[in-house]
Amino acid sequence: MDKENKKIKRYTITSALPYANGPIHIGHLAGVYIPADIYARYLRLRGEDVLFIGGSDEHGVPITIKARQEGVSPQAIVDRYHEMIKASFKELGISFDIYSRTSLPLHHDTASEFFTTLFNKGKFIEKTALQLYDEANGEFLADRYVTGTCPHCNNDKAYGDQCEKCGTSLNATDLINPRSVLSGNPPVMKETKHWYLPLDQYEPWLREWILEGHKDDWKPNVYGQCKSWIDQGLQPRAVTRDLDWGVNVPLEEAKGKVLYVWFDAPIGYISAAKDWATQKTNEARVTDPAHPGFDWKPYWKSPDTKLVHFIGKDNIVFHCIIFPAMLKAEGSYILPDNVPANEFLNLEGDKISTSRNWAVWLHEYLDDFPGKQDVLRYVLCANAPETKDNDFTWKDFQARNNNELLAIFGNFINRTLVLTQKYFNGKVPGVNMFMPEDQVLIENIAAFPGRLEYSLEHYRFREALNELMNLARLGNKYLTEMEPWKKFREEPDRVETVLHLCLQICANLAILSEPFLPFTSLNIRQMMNFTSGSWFDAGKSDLLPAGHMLAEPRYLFERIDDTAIEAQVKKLRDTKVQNENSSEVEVVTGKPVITYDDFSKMDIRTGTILAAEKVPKTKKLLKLTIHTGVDTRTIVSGIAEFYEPEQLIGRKACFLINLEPRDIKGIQSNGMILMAEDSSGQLTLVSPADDLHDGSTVK
Ligand code: B3M
Ligand code: ZN
Repeated sequence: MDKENKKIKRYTITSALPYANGPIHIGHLAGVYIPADIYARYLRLRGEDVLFIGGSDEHGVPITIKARQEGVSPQAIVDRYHEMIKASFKELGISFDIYSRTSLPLHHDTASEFFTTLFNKGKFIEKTALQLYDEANGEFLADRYVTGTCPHCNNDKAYGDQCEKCGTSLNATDLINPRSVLSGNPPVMKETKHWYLPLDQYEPWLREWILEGHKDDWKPNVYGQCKSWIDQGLQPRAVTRDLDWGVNVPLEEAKGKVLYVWFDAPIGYISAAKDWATQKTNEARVTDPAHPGFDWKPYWKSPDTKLVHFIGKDNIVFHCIIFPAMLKAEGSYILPDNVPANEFLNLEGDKISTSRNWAVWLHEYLDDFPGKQDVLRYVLCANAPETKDNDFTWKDFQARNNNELLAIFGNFINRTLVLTQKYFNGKVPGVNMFMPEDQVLIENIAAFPGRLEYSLEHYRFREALNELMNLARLGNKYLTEMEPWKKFREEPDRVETVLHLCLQICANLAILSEPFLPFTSLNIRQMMNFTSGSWFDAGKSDLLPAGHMLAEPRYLFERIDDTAIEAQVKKLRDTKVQNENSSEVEVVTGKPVITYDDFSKMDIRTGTILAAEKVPKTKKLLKLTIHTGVDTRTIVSGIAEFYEPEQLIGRKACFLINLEPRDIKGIQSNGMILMAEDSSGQLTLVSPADDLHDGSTVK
């Protein structure tokens, strides 16, 4: 084990920081968070000192684009998704020691300082170059603000930073026929100054460190990508951008510029460690004011720390080449020991896509399948895209639950516990009649932990999970062959031994399943009153002494029936239909293009608010009585945060009057009041002139 060779004292495990512009989906989980969590849990069970880092990546163009689409501030977007992502990870049992975020001042300071250090050491080159500029909007077009044709594969929807079709990483100026995402116009060229990290200078070092140093221990997919990058020749990379959302470049002459998101985001791993230390120290000092505090530095600076980055394959270059070059340039940090990147998980044969809503969203899964966290963890690990892209299908999800978790794992434990209740009133029987096959079984059991550990330490999580299932298979086979239900009358002694050993397997399953299926592991332990038994006890066949009382058995897993699966498949089918019907016009400022007919279906009128009152027990709702010129009616509107009822009475406004009636908190609402929402989310009445007659049409 590497521990002996390298004297590793602690582990820093990072998982890619998801962009806070959308929820988490199964692709993220299978690629990054499930393997990272299994690894972190495994090491903790071994008593290792582990810092498992996660957090939201809150900068970058995808976030500002989303904010523009919704007409809200980028901060509003990241606040929304950060909380949502954090909560859903927690519910799935992803055991981060810290889930931080890059909009924290702590991170801005850390990233800024990092830049300054490199700047003062003369590690950057400055270049004034022509860049794409949108004249209509008066903005430079970085990264995803520009689309065009990929020079490598002709995909006409390539972005300014990457072509998602062929995977090539691009510069905005590489695109053929570039178009601004903001205005749809072809951009012009304009001069601007930026700071570059001269990656070309790191090439000899990268060759030695990766191509020679990690030939045998990095995964072939990771090593191969690195090799091809290095062999193609590395170019200086700009680390600054002309954008207004991000970490400000800490230089007088760089006003209005921010750090490139891929410069600041990996530094986010370091900031997260600082965030962790601060929070832990504050917590400890509540009860012990003299507590010395927690230090983040060993996790990032001690050579006896093993740093491992869990990421998806699209992040390889950033974690294996660019970030290490930054760390090397800075000089005081350790480098990653391994970067076990996964390939992609597809969904029902199609690439997962946030923009096309082609995904299984974690928060929706948790709502639709309450209490079934481990089923998702199991399926995504069993089917993880470790060596090649893989496909998630709902049929496979169902089959793995019903035929594996339930029929093999759950069934073995359930049969064992139920039989023990039935024959021995829930008391662990002793060993009385010991046969050669029992000895074989005991030796078999003893071999499992070593195999599982070997797989886990080589980042082969599917293989490790399969070993766990093999232990349950071994138990099932033994139980079926021994047939205690047939022998209990004639040979109760024999049955005692058989169930004694089956119970030992159950206890082993409780221990060994914990990294993969933490909720199930806890359930088994509870059903067996099994509180002792550490990871190092796994493999033993004397975990539960004769006479130990078990608790009531319960089912660990439930059958998932066709209706539940069909509902999920239908949800996806509906998404497909929606995608096919939506015209694909990608202008950031708006929603899909509609026809005049679509617009003319709306009956919008001017009217007067006659009465307004708060809807009891709600914070946001007002009940409005409206004179529409056609009739007098009730509309319930969510504007109580912006207007007191008395401010509204007598005001003129515009109303959509043919909206289908809706029941809101027991009140029927007949229409909608039109409001303008600014970028901060503030709503203002859209008021027509006071002398306009009620009932005038707005068109
Ligand atoms: N947010 C990209 C991604 O989600 C990015 C990862 C940052 S890790 C420092 O693919
Ligand atoms: Zn391409």
